[in-house]
Amino acid sequence: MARDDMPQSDFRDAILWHLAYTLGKDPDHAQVFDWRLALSHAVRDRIVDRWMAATRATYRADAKRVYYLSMEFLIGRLLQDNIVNLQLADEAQAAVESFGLDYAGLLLDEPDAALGNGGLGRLAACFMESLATLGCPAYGYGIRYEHGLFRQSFAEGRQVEAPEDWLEQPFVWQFERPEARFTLGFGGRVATRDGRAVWEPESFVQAEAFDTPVIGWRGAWANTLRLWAGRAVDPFDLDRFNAGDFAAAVEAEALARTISRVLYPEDSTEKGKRLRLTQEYFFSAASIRDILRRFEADHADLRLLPQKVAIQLNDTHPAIAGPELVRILHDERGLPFDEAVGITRGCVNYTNHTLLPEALESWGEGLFADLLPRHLQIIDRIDEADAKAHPDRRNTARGDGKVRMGELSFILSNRVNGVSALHTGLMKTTVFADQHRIWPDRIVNQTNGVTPRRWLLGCNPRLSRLIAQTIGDGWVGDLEQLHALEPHVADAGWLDAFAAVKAANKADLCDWIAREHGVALNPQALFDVQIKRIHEYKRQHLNILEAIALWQEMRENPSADWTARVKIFGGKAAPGYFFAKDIIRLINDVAAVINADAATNEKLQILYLPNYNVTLAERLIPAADLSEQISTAGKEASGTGNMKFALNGAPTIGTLDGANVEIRELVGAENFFLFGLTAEEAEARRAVPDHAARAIAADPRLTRAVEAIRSGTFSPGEPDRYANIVENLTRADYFLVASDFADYWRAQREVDFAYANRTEWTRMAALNVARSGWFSSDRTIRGYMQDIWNAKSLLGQE
Ligand code: Z57
Repeated sequence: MARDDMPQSDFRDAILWHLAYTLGKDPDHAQVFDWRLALSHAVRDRIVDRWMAATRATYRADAKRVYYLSMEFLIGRLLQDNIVNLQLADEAQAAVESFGLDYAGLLLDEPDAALGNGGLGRLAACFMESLATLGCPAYGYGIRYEHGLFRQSFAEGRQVEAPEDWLEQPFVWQFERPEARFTLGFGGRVATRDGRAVWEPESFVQAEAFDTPVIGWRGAWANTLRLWAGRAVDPFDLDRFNAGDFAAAVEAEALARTISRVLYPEDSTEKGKRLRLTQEYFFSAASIRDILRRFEADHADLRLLPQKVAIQLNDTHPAIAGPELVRILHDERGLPFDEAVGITRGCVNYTNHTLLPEALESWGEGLFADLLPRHLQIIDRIDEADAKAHPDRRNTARGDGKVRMGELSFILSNRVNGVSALHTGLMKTTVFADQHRIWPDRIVNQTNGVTPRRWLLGCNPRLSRLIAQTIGDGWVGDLEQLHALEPHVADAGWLDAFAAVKAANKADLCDWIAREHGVALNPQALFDVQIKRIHEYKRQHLNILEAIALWQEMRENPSADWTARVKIFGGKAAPGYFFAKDIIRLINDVAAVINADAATNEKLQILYLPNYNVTLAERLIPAADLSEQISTAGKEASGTGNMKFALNGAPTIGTLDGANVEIRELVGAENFFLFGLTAEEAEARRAVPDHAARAIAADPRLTRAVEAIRSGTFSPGEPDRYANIVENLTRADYFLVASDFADYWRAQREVDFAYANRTEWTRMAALNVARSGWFSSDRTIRGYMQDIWNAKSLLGQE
């Protein structure tokens, strides 16, 4: 039932109603901001009834619930996504335009909620949407960061970070739950009473819940994203205030709020700070309490927990949820220790997202004992029992004065999954080889996916329309239906229509770039796009080296028939990752020199767009011709941007890394530009003395490109600006940029050649679309439901 005090019949009326009664605005004075909020409220109303119905159905069925614990949810903007999933787009657009407003502008007025860094956080957001689409009863648990990922700008080519402020505006999609609060302890000591361990924390903080409904495709089901915010147990000290110490009166509150103040901007790099561990325990412990509260409301026997609860740890960040559950079951509920461990292991599963040693979390035991003394005892006890049962165990959670979170997550999990076939295989032979030998059934693969609602239907309306005209609209909820496009690639008329979609998307992007950044791009050029976090293993420096070499060759041979290219970069560097920041500056410096060269700038342009985020990805991906997925083989666990590009008709130039391998298998080797060493070859190459110097010496193009950087071509007057990069490339080169350069160059020239035959290229692009249906996150979530959670869909029971 809809709210009956409000006219629901007409969407227009609903917007006007909210403008007046929710926002208190006179339509005559309302700004875009007010209209956007009013529209959001009108959309939200259509979600709420379905949301409650889904929650009631879950209670009624006493269904198993899935809990997705993630430090990051990179949700981006929600208004359009919600409108699309409720199939309200036409109605909403008509209503908005009837008020004389620009619909697209209204959607873009919403701040981009960047509660995550990159792939891991965006995966969590796609998963939430697919869980709702599939009617799997599920909750996402995370942190309601007051400041999401920093805003990036450039000053003289260098990255400048500014705080991000998404909560400065009302966040319409959330419901505050003051009744759902938990008090969490930190520090203190462990006492023994009646032979039982009792944790006596030293300080306490409250976690308060904020719920955002997540609606699935066609609005059939809705789940909850519950984000925790820190607050003080006693937010205001009246005695201190009355004594005139106003700052001290609110000190406890300021401290508690610090916990959920800001997202750590590190991504796959070191972040071993006390506040980070505090954040991890804060949201994990609050979530565990919430899970137990919900279970115990309807069940008396805690041994049934694994039948009713599946907990997924998104990387090791929430790993402390395991020991916390053991602690509550054993210390507080009185179950025998081994039983508490068994129940915990029956509920918990862990997704590993990286094999990079610098990204595998570990904590010094001093810090850990200081913050979580009882958890350390519990971890030691589990580890010791494990060592006894398996005397040949080598990798344990404890040892060397550290707590290793990967090992901890593994031993407390029922299933451990990798995120692509290659990555899962490497888990078994490298970091988790020891564990895999002992528990050979624990590691499973679930290759990542992306939601087609946001990453095709929402972001690429032109392509979506063409697809719908060709094969109907069943693909949105069943992406493998895209295969039905395949026969049409033989139809010249259809291919023209496909090419026209890409051209129009590119024209839109050009308009936007001209408006926002004052740069005129050549829309006929091949749009070559690399957008992702800046990291050595992702090798943006390989891409820019190729650009330098190409520019040099174009200058040398100006009359050759060069394929015109626009190279677009986007991505943020962790503020403390200096090498990555050097790469950003280098790209900007190279762009400045090359773009200013009248001899080449019709054929080669380089653009680094600042502040890459979900919104920018939604603009760029539909307009891309070529997807750069050029990580050193063995280092990118999966990638998900790679899937979005393929799905939007941009073939990949890439290595055999992560899910690239599966993309290539599915779209066909002839529709994928492969280059580079395999993971195995890469490992072997590192052992070759002077591999970098040799590769450079053997390739005159690479020699000349490196020399240009070294001699200051891109940093006039300051030739040593990039000494660090040059030194790394010529000596260590752990990521094998030099070793892969020649083959990358070759593959890029194949791209040039293929793009010159536009019909063939369009066919290749269209086949990428037709064959990417498997990469829907619906497929991934079905896999988790079957192989990991044993969870059932409740669709149709709401
Ligand atoms: C992150 O975004 C990923 C892994 C991490 O360990 C951290 Br921390 C952050 C990424 C991987 O690098 C991608 O390859 C992968 O596609 C993504 O997680 C989702 O699995």
